[in-house]
Amino acid sequence: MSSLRTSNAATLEESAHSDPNLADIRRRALAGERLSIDDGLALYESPDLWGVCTIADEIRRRLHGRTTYFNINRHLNYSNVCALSCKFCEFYRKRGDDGAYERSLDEIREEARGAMEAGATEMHIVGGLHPYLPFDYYTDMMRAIREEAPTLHIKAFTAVEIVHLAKIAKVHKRDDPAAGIRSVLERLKEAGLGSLPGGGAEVFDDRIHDEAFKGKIRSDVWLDVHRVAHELGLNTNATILYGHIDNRRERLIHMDMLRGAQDQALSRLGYAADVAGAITLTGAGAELPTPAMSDRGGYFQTIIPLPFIPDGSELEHLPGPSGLENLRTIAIARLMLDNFPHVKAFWIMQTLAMAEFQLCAGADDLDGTVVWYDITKVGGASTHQETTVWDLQKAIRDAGLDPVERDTLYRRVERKGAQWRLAE
Ligand code: V47
Repeated sequence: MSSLRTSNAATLEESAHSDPNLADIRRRALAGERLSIDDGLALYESPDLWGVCTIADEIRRRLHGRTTYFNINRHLNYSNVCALSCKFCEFYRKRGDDGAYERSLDEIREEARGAMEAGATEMHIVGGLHPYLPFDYYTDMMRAIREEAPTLHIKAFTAVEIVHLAKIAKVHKRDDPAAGIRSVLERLKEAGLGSLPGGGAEVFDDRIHDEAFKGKIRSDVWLDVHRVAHELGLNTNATILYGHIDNRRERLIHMDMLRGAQDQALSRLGYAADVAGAITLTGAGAELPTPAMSDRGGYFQTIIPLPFIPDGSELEHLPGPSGLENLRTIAIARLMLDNFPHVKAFWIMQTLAMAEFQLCAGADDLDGTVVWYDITKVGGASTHQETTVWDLQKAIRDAGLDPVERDTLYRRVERKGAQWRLAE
């Protein structure tokens, strides 16, 4: 803590000096070298938290300067009915339970129209694994939003939902899951799906899977869904849900698996790998992937570290990660995920005040105006969890950074009130 209080005035070298390990990690990170899991552990165990954050900030500034993205979006949960009962989840209900809901297509149309009229650029849609809704409900949902709000980008369905939809659509094959995944993604894309969010990844580890979210797809299938999406030219995001029954090494292995998957995506885009097969974007002069490359494939845009929110879940007796652990984890995600262009602070789960810190520790993106959010509710919040553009911009400026509005694919947006267009 003492370095956190005093190091604002310190130079980077002085800051990194308080833990001799950091100077070497910093040198290698800045040279665009891939950090190992042991490096990640050294960052987690370093007594100099602010030194760790400062190195992450230096990498983030190399990639984005002072530019800090935010977006005007709406989250929509079409149903909380779920066949699974994950222990960390407060959101799911069983059919017939108090509070179980399914949104009708008319309600979704209305929500989409309202979002477009308010100037949103994105609709982020996820739900439970609903046992009875037919596959047409999902493609009709995409088409209804397309018709009602053609300017909204539809970012929808976690990898877990995609596999569930393959089963509902009766195209899932046990011996060839990728074929069913491809068929579903093609049909959803044709109906209007624009990209996949990063949810449902949790922690890529069989022990944690079996203890906390048994029944959900495992890491190999989650990664398959994102690979197939990339092959179809869809960009996707990734998450890690940490701070419950996981340990720090398991988080680092998760990050390592994600960057391996991104190596594959970037190599499809024509990026050259080093002798160990790694493609990093953090060295001097590396070019970030852009949506213009999507004829060659999609890629992971952003990592969103999600701190476990115990409230109301079966794991409510656990304390959840501390604010300092959240800060450290976002900084480490920036340093380990050397081939992810962006690191997102999701203020709903971090609080806006903590998210501001995170912008100084590796994050370059703040999601978003949100409006409705049912999956987690910190400290008794309701589903109406909205912030204003003014507040997002203020948080970014207060961190000494420059707010830039983006669309879902990280293209700059020019805006006059609710009217917007992509910058030239
Ligand atoms: O899939 C569930 C997680 C995810 C809890 O892609 C929990 O841009 C913390 O994925 N505590 C949904 N996390 C959120 C998500 C997301 C959010 C913002 C942006 C993007 C993006 C993706 O939240 C779920 C699950 O992994 N989750 N319960 C909990 N108690």
